[in-house]
Amino acid sequence: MDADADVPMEDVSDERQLQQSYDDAASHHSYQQSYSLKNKELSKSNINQLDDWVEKLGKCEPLSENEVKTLCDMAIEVLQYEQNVQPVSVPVTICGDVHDQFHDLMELFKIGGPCPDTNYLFMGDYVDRGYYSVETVSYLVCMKVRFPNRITILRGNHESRQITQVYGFYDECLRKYGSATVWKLFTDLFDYFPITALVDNKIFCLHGGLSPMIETIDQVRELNRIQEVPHEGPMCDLLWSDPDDRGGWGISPRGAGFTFGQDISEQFNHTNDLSLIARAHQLAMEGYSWWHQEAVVTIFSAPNYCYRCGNQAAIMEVDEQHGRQFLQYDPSVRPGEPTVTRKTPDYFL
Ligand SMILES: [Mn+2]
Repeated sequence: MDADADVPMEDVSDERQLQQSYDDAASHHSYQQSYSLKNKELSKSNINQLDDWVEKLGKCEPLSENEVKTLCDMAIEVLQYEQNVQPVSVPVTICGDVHDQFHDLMELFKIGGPCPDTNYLFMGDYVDRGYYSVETVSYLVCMKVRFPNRITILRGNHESRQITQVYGFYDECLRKYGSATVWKLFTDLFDYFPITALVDNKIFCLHGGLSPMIETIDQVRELNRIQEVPHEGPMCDLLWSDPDDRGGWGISPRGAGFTFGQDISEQFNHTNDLSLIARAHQLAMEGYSWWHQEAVVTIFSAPNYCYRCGNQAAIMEVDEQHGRQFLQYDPSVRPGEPTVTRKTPDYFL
Protein backbone atom coordinates (compact mmCIF):
# COMPACT_ATOMS: atom_id res chain seq x y z
CA MET A 1 0.00 0.00 0.00
CA ASP A 2 1.42 3.35 -0.97
CA ALA A 3 2.00 5.87 1.77
CA ASP A 4 0.30 8.34 -0.48
CA ALA A 5 -2.43 6.07 -1.77
CA ASP A 6 -5.14 7.56 0.42
CA VAL A 7 -4.99 10.94 -1.25
CA PRO A 8 -5.14 12.26 -4.78
CA MET A 9 -2.08 11.52 -6.86
CA GLU A 10 0.76 13.90 -6.27
CA ASP A 11 0.61 15.02 -9.84
CA VAL A 12 3.08 17.77 -10.42
CA SER A 13 2.84 17.88 -14.17
CA ASP A 14 1.09 21.24 -14.30
CA GLU A 15 3.74 23.08 -12.40
CA ARG A 16 6.65 23.06 -14.76
CA GLN A 17 6.75 26.83 -14.98
CA LEU A 18 7.00 27.11 -11.22
CA GLN A 19 9.72 24.48 -11.35
CA GLN A 20 11.74 26.52 -13.83
CA SER A 21 11.79 29.56 -11.60
CA TYR A 22 13.01 27.46 -8.68
CA ASP A 23 15.71 25.95 -10.86
CA ASP A 24 16.89 29.41 -11.80
CA ALA A 25 16.93 30.50 -8.18
CA ALA A 26 18.91 27.48 -7.06
CA SER A 27 21.35 27.19 -9.92
CA HIS A 28 23.76 29.85 -8.72
CA HIS A 29 24.59 27.82 -5.63
CA SER A 30 27.75 25.78 -5.91
CA TYR A 31 28.02 23.38 -3.01
CA GLN A 32 31.26 21.77 -4.05
CA GLN A 33 33.33 24.70 -2.93
CA SER A 34 36.27 24.79 -0.59
CA TYR A 35 36.05 22.60 2.45
CA SER A 36 37.23 25.35 4.74
CA LEU A 37 34.03 25.32 6.77
CA LYS A 38 33.60 21.58 6.82
CA ASN A 39 35.27 21.00 10.11
CA LYS A 40 34.35 24.30 11.65
CA GLU A 41 33.77 23.78 15.32
CA LEU A 42 30.55 25.00 16.84
CA SER A 43 31.21 27.83 19.25
CA LYS A 44 30.15 27.49 22.85
CA SER A 45 27.39 30.05 22.30
CA ASN A 46 26.15 28.16 19.23
CA ILE A 47 26.02 24.96 21.25
CA ASN A 48 24.11 26.67 24.04
CA GLN A 49 21.69 28.17 21.55
CA LEU A 50 21.10 24.84 19.83
CA ASP A 51 20.62 23.08 23.16
CA ASP A 52 18.05 25.72 24.15
CA TRP A 53 16.21 25.23 20.87
CA VAL A 54 16.23 21.43 21.21
CA GLU A 55 14.78 21.80 24.71
CA LYS A 56 12.08 24.19 23.50
CA LEU A 57 11.23 22.03 20.49
CA GLY A 58 11.23 18.96 22.70
CA LYS A 59 8.16 20.47 24.36
CA CYS A 60 6.63 20.83 20.89
CA GLU A 61 7.00 24.61 20.98
CA PRO A 62 8.01 26.11 17.62
CA LEU A 63 11.04 28.37 17.24
CA SER A 64 10.51 32.04 16.39
CA GLU A 65 10.88 33.14 12.78
CA ASN A 66 14.26 34.75 13.57
CA GLU A 67 15.43 31.58 15.26
CA VAL A 68 14.43 29.54 12.21
CA LYS A 69 16.40 31.94 10.01
CA THR A 70 19.52 31.51 12.14
CA LEU A 71 19.03 27.73 12.29
CA CYS A 72 18.65 27.40 8.51
CA ASP A 73 21.77 29.52 7.91
CA MET A 74 23.71 27.24 10.25
CA ALA A 75 22.28 24.13 8.59
CA ILE A 76 23.30 25.28 5.09
CA GLU A 77 26.86 25.66 6.42
CA VAL A 78 26.79 21.99 7.35
CA LEU A 79 24.71 20.46 4.56
CA GLN A 80 26.34 22.18 1.60
CA TYR A 81 29.47 20.10 2.20
CA GLU A 82 27.65 16.80 2.43
CA GLN A 83 27.61 14.62 -0.65
CA ASN A 84 24.90 13.31 -2.96
CA VAL A 85 25.90 9.90 -1.63
CA GLN A 86 26.72 10.76 1.96
CA PRO A 87 29.05 8.17 3.56
CA VAL A 88 27.75 6.81 6.88
CA SER A 89 29.53 4.45 9.27
CA VAL A 90 28.13 1.62 11.36
CA PRO A 91 26.62 1.35 13.89
CA VAL A 92 23.65 3.36 12.71
CA THR A 93 19.90 3.25 13.14
CA ILE A 94 18.04 3.75 9.86
CA CYS A 95 14.60 5.39 9.90
CA GLY A 96 11.87 5.87 7.30
CA ASP A 97 9.05 8.38 6.91
CA VAL A 98 8.31 10.41 10.03
CA HIS A 99 6.07 13.00 8.38
CA ASP A 100 5.06 15.48 11.00
CA GLN A 101 4.11 13.11 13.79
CA PHE A 102 6.24 14.95 16.31
CA HIS A 103 5.26 12.93 19.38
CA ASP A 104 6.01 9.72 17.55
CA LEU A 105 9.44 11.10 16.64
CA MET A 106 10.10 11.58 20.36
CA GLU A 107 8.98 7.98 20.85
CA LEU A 108 11.40 6.92 18.10
CA PHE A 109 14.31 8.44 20.03
CA LYS A 110 13.14 6.64 23.18
CA ILE A 111 12.99 3.31 21.34
CA GLY A 112 16.23 3.77 19.40
CA GLY A 113 18.16 5.65 22.07
CA PRO A 114 18.93 9.35 22.30
CA CYS A 115 21.07 11.10 19.70
CA PRO A 116 24.12 11.40 19.85
CA ASP A 117 24.48 8.16 21.87
CA THR A 118 22.83 6.43 18.91
CA ASN A 119 23.76 7.39 15.34
CA TYR A 120 20.77 8.04 13.09
CA LEU A 121 20.06 8.05 9.40
CA PHE A 122 16.66 9.44 8.38
CA MET A 123 15.47 8.78 4.85
CA GLY A 124 13.20 11.76 4.29
CA ASP A 125 9.57 12.89 4.52
CA TYR A 126 9.64 14.95 7.72
CA VAL A 127 6.80 17.30 6.81
CA ASP A 128 3.16 17.19 5.61
CA ARG A 129 0.08 15.13 6.49
CA GLY A 130 -0.44 16.06 10.14
CA TYR A 131 -0.08 18.96 12.54
CA TYR A 132 3.54 19.34 13.60
CA SER A 133 5.64 19.77 10.47
CA VAL A 134 7.28 22.92 11.83
CA GLU A 135 8.31 21.35 15.12
CA THR A 136 9.38 18.05 13.55
CA VAL A 137 11.62 19.48 10.84
CA SER A 138 13.00 22.17 13.19
CA TYR A 139 13.91 19.49 15.72
CA LEU A 140 15.68 17.25 13.21
CA VAL A 141 17.57 20.16 11.63
CA CYS A 142 18.65 21.32 15.11
CA MET A 143 19.97 17.86 15.87
CA LYS A 144 21.78 17.80 12.51
CA VAL A 145 23.56 21.08 13.22
CA ARG A 146 24.28 20.14 16.83
CA PHE A 147 25.61 16.64 16.03
CA PRO A 148 26.52 16.73 12.32
CA ASN A 149 28.50 13.49 12.41
CA ARG A 150 25.88 11.60 14.42
CA ILE A 151 22.76 12.18 12.36
CA THR A 152 22.16 12.14 8.62
CA ILE A 153 18.97 13.58 7.15
CA LEU A 154 18.21 12.70 3.54
CA ARG A 155 15.69 14.42 1.32
CA GLY A 156 12.29 12.85 0.71
CA ASN A 157 9.80 13.68 -2.02
CA HIS A 158 7.91 15.83 0.51
CA GLU A 159 10.97 18.05 1.10
CA SER A 160 9.86 20.04 -1.91
CA ARG A 161 8.25 23.41 -2.56
CA GLN A 162 5.49 21.98 -4.70
CA ILE A 163 4.47 19.02 -2.56
CA THR A 164 4.46 21.04 0.69
CA GLN A 165 2.06 23.55 -0.86
CA VAL A 166 -0.47 20.77 -1.33
CA TYR A 167 0.01 18.48 1.68
CA GLY A 168 0.17 20.74 4.71
CA PHE A 169 3.56 22.28 5.53
CA TYR A 170 2.90 25.53 3.70
CA ASP A 171 -0.51 26.03 5.34
CA GLU A 172 0.92 25.14 8.74
CA CYS A 173 3.64 27.80 8.38
CA LEU A 174 1.03 30.40 7.48
CA ARG A 175 -1.07 29.35 10.47
CA LYS A 176 1.78 29.32 12.99
CA TYR A 177 3.84 32.30 11.73
CA GLY A 178 1.35 34.42 9.79
CA SER A 179 3.49 34.41 6.66
CA ALA A 180 5.27 32.06 4.29
CA THR A 181 8.75 33.15 5.43
CA VAL A 182 9.47 30.05 7.50
CA TRP A 183 8.18 27.80 4.70
CA LYS A 184 10.55 29.53 2.29
CA LEU A 185 13.51 29.22 4.68
CA PHE A 186 12.98 25.50 5.11
CA THR A 187 12.19 24.69 1.49
CA ASP A 188 15.32 26.60 0.43
CA LEU A 189 17.24 24.52 2.97
CA PHE A 190 15.78 21.25 1.61
CA ASP A 191 17.74 21.81 -1.62
CA TYR A 192 20.92 21.09 0.35
CA PHE A 193 19.80 17.80 1.92
CA PRO A 194 21.77 14.81 0.58
CA ILE A 195 19.66 12.56 -1.63
CA THR A 196 21.24 9.21 -0.74
CA ALA A 197 23.60 7.69 1.82
CA LEU A 198 25.92 4.71 1.70
CA VAL A 199 26.34 2.80 4.94
CA ASP A 200 29.79 1.23 5.13
CA ASN A 201 29.82 0.88 1.32
CA LYS A 202 27.20 -1.88 1.61
CA ILE A 203 23.73 -0.47 2.29
CA PHE A 204 22.45 2.12 -0.18
CA CYS A 205 19.85 4.33 1.50
CA LEU A 206 17.42 6.70 -0.16
CA HIS A 207 13.82 7.80 0.09
CA GLY A 208 12.21 6.26 -3.01
CA GLY A 209 14.13 3.86 -5.17
CA LEU A 210 16.09 3.21 -8.34
CA SER A 211 16.13 5.04 -11.65
CA PRO A 212 16.47 3.66 -15.17
CA MET A 213 19.01 6.44 -15.72
CA ILE A 214 21.24 5.32 -12.83
CA GLU A 215 23.30 2.13 -13.06
CA THR A 216 26.13 3.03 -10.71
CA ILE A 217 26.40 4.94 -7.46
CA ASP A 218 29.04 7.12 -9.12
CA GLN A 219 26.32 8.41 -11.43
CA VAL A 220 24.42 9.65 -8.37
CA ARG A 221 27.56 11.49 -7.29
CA GLU A 222 27.58 13.40 -10.57
CA LEU A 223 24.10 14.90 -10.17
CA ASN A 224 23.60 18.53 -9.16
CA ARG A 225 21.23 18.07 -6.25
CA ILE A 226 21.03 21.70 -5.12
CA GLN A 227 17.68 22.40 -6.72
CA GLU A 228 13.96 21.82 -6.33
CA VAL A 229 13.08 18.14 -6.83
CA PRO A 230 12.63 17.86 -10.61
CA HIS A 231 9.50 16.33 -12.15
CA GLU A 232 11.47 13.69 -13.99
CA GLY A 233 14.96 12.35 -14.40
CA PRO A 234 17.33 10.54 -12.04
CA MET A 235 17.02 12.81 -8.99
CA CYS A 236 13.23 12.66 -9.20
CA ASP A 237 13.29 8.86 -9.50
CA LEU A 238 15.56 8.40 -6.47
CA LEU A 239 12.98 10.23 -4.35
CA TRP A 240 9.82 8.80 -5.93
CA SER A 241 10.30 5.22 -7.21
CA ASP A 242 8.92 2.04 -5.58
CA PRO A 243 9.87 -1.64 -5.70
CA ASP A 244 7.32 -3.90 -7.39
CA ASP A 245 6.57 -7.60 -7.70
CA ARG A 246 6.65 -7.28 -11.48
CA GLY A 247 10.06 -7.47 -13.11
CA GLY A 248 11.72 -4.69 -15.04
CA TRP A 249 10.74 -1.04 -15.02
CA GLY A 250 7.11 0.00 -14.78
CA ILE A 251 5.11 3.20 -14.88
CA SER A 252 4.48 4.45 -11.36
CA PRO A 253 0.87 5.09 -10.33
CA ARG A 254 2.21 8.08 -8.39
CA GLY A 255 2.83 10.04 -11.57
CA ALA A 256 6.53 10.42 -10.79
CA GLY A 257 9.41 7.95 -10.57
CA PHE A 258 9.15 4.31 -11.69
CA THR A 259 8.43 0.89 -10.29
CA PHE A 260 11.33 -1.55 -10.39
CA GLY A 261 11.41 -5.33 -10.17
CA GLN A 262 13.67 -7.86 -8.48
CA ASP A 263 15.85 -8.19 -11.58
CA ILE A 264 16.60 -4.45 -11.43
CA SER A 265 17.41 -4.52 -7.70
CA GLU A 266 19.67 -7.56 -8.01
CA GLN A 267 21.56 -6.06 -10.93
CA PHE A 268 22.04 -2.76 -9.09
CA ASN A 269 23.27 -4.46 -5.93
CA HIS A 270 25.62 -6.67 -7.93
CA THR A 271 27.02 -3.80 -10.02
CA ASN A 272 27.67 -1.67 -6.94
CA ASP A 273 28.77 -4.48 -4.58
CA LEU A 274 25.88 -3.77 -2.20
CA SER A 275 24.19 -6.06 0.30
CA LEU A 276 20.96 -4.07 0.55
CA ILE A 277 18.91 -1.12 -0.65
CA ALA A 278 17.11 0.54 2.29
CA ARG A 279 14.33 2.95 1.42
CA ALA A 280 11.15 4.46 2.85
CA HIS A 281 8.25 6.16 1.02
CA GLN A 282 5.63 3.41 1.38
CA LEU A 283 3.42 2.49 4.30
CA ALA A 284 4.34 -0.88 5.81
CA MET A 285 1.79 -2.26 8.29
CA GLU A 286 4.53 -3.79 10.48
CA GLY A 287 6.82 -0.79 10.05
CA TYR A 288 9.04 -2.52 7.55
CA SER A 289 8.72 -4.91 4.66
CA TRP A 290 11.19 -6.95 2.63
CA TRP A 291 11.20 -6.89 -1.13
CA HIS A 292 12.96 -8.81 -3.86
CA GLN A 293 14.21 -11.67 -1.66
CA GLU A 294 15.78 -9.23 0.77
CA ALA A 295 17.56 -7.15 -1.86
CA VAL A 296 15.40 -4.22 -0.76
CA VAL A 297 13.80 -3.21 2.54
CA THR A 298 11.14 -0.58 3.12
CA ILE A 299 11.28 1.15 6.51
CA PHE A 300 8.35 3.26 7.66
CA SER A 301 8.63 5.15 10.96
CA ALA A 302 5.27 6.92 11.29
CA PRO A 303 3.02 4.73 13.49
CA ASN A 304 -0.73 4.95 12.85
CA TYR A 305 0.11 7.03 9.80
CA CYS A 306 -2.11 10.08 9.36
CA TYR A 307 -3.60 9.13 12.77
CA ARG A 308 -5.76 6.48 11.13
CA CYS A 309 -3.82 3.80 9.21
CA GLY A 310 -3.37 1.53 12.25
CA ASN A 311 0.17 0.53 11.26
CA GLN A 312 3.17 -0.09 13.46
CA ALA A 313 6.36 1.85 12.85
CA ALA A 314 9.90 0.49 12.71
CA ILE A 315 13.53 1.50 12.64
CA MET A 316 16.44 -0.72 11.63
CA GLU A 317 19.58 -0.93 13.72
CA VAL A 318 22.73 -1.94 11.86
CA ASP A 319 25.58 -2.97 14.16
CA GLU A 320 29.36 -3.03 13.61
CA GLN A 321 29.15 -6.52 12.12
CA HIS A 322 26.31 -5.41 9.82
CA GLY A 323 23.81 -7.40 11.88
CA ARG A 324 20.33 -5.98 11.46
CA GLN A 325 17.64 -5.63 14.07
CA PHE A 326 14.22 -4.10 13.59
CA LEU A 327 12.65 -2.22 16.48
CA GLN A 328 8.92 -1.77 16.11
CA TYR A 329 6.75 0.66 18.01
CA ASP A 330 3.21 1.90 18.30
CA PRO A 331 1.90 5.47 18.44
CA SER A 332 3.05 7.55 21.39
CA VAL A 333 0.54 8.48 24.05
CA ARG A 334 -0.33 12.13 23.59
CA PRO A 335 -1.34 14.48 26.38
CA GLY A 336 -5.10 14.69 26.62
CA GLU A 337 -5.66 11.43 24.82
CA PRO A 338 -6.85 8.31 26.61
CA THR A 339 -4.06 6.06 27.80
CA VAL A 340 -3.94 2.78 25.96
CA THR A 341 -1.97 -0.32 26.77
CA ARG A 342 1.18 -0.27 24.70
CA LYS A 343 2.82 -3.33 23.37
CA THR A 344 6.41 -4.01 24.25
CA PRO A 345 8.48 -3.45 21.11
CA ASP A 346 9.44 -6.62 19.32
CA TYR A 347 13.11 -7.25 19.04
CA PHE A 348 14.20 -9.84 16.52
CA LEU A 349 16.75 -10.44 13.82
MN1 LIG B 1 7.54 9.75 0.27
